[in-house]
Amino acid sequence: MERPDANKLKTQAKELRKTILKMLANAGSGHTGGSLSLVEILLSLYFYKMKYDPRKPDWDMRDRLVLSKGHGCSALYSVLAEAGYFPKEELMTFRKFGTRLQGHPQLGLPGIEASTGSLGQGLSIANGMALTAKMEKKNSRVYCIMGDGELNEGQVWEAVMTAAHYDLDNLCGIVDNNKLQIDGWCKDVMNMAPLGDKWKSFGWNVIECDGHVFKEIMNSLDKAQGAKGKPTVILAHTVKGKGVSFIENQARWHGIAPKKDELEKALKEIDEKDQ
Ligand SMILES: Cc1ncc(C[n+]2csc(CCOP(=O)(O)OP(=O)(O)O)c2C)c(N)n1
Ligand SMILES: [Mg+2]
Repeated sequence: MERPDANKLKTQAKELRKTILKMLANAGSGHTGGSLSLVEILLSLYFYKMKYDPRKPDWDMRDRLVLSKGHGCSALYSVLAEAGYFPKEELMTFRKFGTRLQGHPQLGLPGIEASTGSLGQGLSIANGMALTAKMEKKNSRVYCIMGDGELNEGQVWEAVMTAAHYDLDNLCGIVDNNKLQIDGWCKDVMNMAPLGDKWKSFGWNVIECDGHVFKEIMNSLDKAQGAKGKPTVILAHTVKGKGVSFIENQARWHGIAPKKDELEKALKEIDEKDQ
């Protein structure tokens, strides 16, 4: 697939960050830091790599994304709306009573492939999807985005072993490696270093990239697709809260939404940034 125009992607990322912040502020709750760190990864998947048809969300041959770190869903919802799965107006129902845009992804909203939120489960679900595609000789790829803190969950490593055992080369794990989790730095809560070596020793192909540089993410997604015989994980180095200076790199911004004055300050900062 042809690469989208770099300036267009950067503009899209700015707009997406503004939408995410507005959704969170409008809801008065949610996960700000871990949504903002996902923006470039999700745009690269939905506007470069993945094959899908928003008019036919159940199309059999589609690629699938499981957002295992379900709390980052404000970013996913904004990208799905941008891709045409549902009207953009619906975004402002995020976290409101009765909405399809719940605080964690739920089946029922077009484009959502798995209900997630309880950390550690997504890769197991993605394994099932990837194995099914292989058994049915379908050319679909499966992507699973995990948080770096989420990797502390034991179930992730059961799934890591399973994917390698079944040679799931149609599966690509992506770690939003923002170095923080709910209450501090990942290295202090449960140090996973050397992370790449761990995945390698479990039989995976490992790629590392800057998770905010489109070219690097797209190159990594291409390499992952080209790697045969084993699953690939992309360790995407990111910044929690990326794009807003007073939100970046702070555990405090894990599970809170911007207040009115913070929203205005953040939107102004994004608008004034070069790209
Ligand atoms: C099984 C489970 N335990 C705890 C939580 C509460 N929780 C939500 S997000 C989070 C931290 C996750 O950190 P990380 O995966 O690094 O996410 P990110 O930094 O991208 O927000 C925790 C502990 C949960 N959702 N599920
Ligand atoms: Mg994290």
